Amino acid sequence: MSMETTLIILKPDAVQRGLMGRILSRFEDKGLAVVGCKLMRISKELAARHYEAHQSKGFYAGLVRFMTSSPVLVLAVRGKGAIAVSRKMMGATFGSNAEPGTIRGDFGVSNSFNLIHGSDSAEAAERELGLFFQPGEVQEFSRAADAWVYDTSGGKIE
Ligand code: 3AN
Repeated sequence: MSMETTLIILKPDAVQRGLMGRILSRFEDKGLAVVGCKLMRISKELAARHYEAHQSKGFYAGLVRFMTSSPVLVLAVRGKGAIAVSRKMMGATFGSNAEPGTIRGDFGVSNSFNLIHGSDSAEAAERELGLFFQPGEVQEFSRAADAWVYDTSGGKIE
């Protein structure tokens, strides 16, 4: 596992239900770094590009309607293995069967209003970060806390 940056979207239901802070805190509590952050309204065109892999699915129209219905909080989150770690923290796609302790498991029961999106691979993360952030909007900086989040005494990030 290497240092990775992943795209996280707190969906309209998370924003409307006032859960942004609590969900964002989970990523910070874990030791991951928030390196990009933007409250925005997703356009139909952007939703179509983001969800192009799902265009033939029965739930696609409803998904685009939902994602464009109200603002979302878009995050770039960085850390060792950040893509898989974030997916684990999110839990299963449907709130109804997401494990307690995960974001979807703790905060929702719906199968379509499922609070959060996270990139599912390195390729997806690169593509999605490029869709939602302009060059320069994802910050490069060293975080003082990283000296205690990671063990670098052996010359590697552990
Ligand atoms: P995940 O977000 O867990 O990676 P995907 O990639 O399978 O899930 O699906 C993308 C999004 O499409 C999900 N976040 C969810 O909002 C929506 N979705 C997937 N399957 C369904 C479904 N059967 N009914 C409604 N929405 C769905």
